[in-house]
Amino acid sequence: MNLENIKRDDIDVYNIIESELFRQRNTLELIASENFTSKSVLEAVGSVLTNKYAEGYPGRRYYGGCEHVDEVENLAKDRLKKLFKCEYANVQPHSGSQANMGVFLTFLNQNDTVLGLDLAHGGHLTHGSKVNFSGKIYNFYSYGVSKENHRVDFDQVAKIAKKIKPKLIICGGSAYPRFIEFEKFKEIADSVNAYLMADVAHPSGLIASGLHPSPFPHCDVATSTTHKTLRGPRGGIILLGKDFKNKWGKIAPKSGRIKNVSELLDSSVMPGIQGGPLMHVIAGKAVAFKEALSNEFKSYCQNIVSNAKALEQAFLSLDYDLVSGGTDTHIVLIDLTKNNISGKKAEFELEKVGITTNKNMIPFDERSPLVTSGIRLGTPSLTSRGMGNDEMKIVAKLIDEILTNKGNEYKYEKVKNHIAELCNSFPLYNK
Ligand code: DSN
Repeated sequence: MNLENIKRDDIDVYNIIESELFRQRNTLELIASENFTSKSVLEAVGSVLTNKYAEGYPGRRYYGGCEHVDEVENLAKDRLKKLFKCEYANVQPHSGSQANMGVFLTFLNQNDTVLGLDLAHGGHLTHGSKVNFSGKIYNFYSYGVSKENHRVDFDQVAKIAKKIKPKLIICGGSAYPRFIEFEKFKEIADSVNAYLMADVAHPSGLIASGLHPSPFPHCDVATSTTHKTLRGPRGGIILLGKDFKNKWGKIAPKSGRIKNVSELLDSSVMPGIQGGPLMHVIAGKAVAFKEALSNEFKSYCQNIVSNAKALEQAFLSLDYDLVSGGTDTHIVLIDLTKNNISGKKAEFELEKVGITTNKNMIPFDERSPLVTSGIRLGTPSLTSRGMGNDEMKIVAKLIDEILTNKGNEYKYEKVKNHIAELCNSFPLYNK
């Protein structure tokens, strides 16, 4: 990493960046929503494009001097449309939450009724949590997963939808280890004349690689982040499989000029919720989308899923309970109820030896969101380092060593040594 200027001019920030690089290199990163971008993406995000104001969209900006940022935004959009075989893409949302906000502003009015997956069952903060703008501005209801198999309970979804008549149904979430069944959601959405939105922030890389079903043609609109399985810079995107006009007359265009949902989405993002787009991040997105269009990325995503399966099998053979019994994706959610340790404590103990995870609610959790009974693991980051199925078996064993020997310094030291060996064998950002 070339940080010579910051080293000279601001040693405090330089030291913090170096410490973070050291942490990333020397720990096992298992947070399912994180990844390691390529150096090319890092360079784009660290480029002079950060200097440019470009409120508006390519060809219609509120500032001069936008010819080059126009090019990069168009490139990002074209690559993204190719990646998801879709007709419309917006690459400006600063984050996944803002992508969702842009969709809500397009499809909903204040107090409209929406149906989304319960946060404790794998949903997301922006799918109606009372402490989030979504739960404060809109009238959200939740569906959940079934007690038996932890898969979305479609009888329940249909029953609630019939009763509350939502204007929008959201499928997808942040801790759902199984495929999102878009087709089944579509049937229910159609039966109550609701719009259908997919939040594919987690599996978007797998979707782009054909390893997870696509939200299109079933969903009216999809949102994602760009930094999880998609391995780009931090940010959000909005996609339409096919653009459409004011379906069922329920969306009131804000101006007579606006004819299609794509135009409404553009205006919801800017000027609706954001000002100037982060052009350096959009350049990073363009680079990541090019990478994601390659055959190497497809192999990478196959390895992500195969590594998650290897983790699943290793934990099952160590007699752990997994939410839904396993995974179809990059996420393995461990239910620690029978292991006499909370998610919070597990996260804390694992971090002591350099294994980074996050505590997570499990369906029907009896502990609070700050304590939880689960930990969520994901394989994108370790797969980016080149680790494979054999390493996943070792990682599961190391996690088990800690969880079954809490506070045993001798065991912790042994695990730390093992992690150091693993990290040295799979170096990060060394070339
Ligand atoms: N923080 C993200 C995740 O961990 O899934 C969701 O916003």
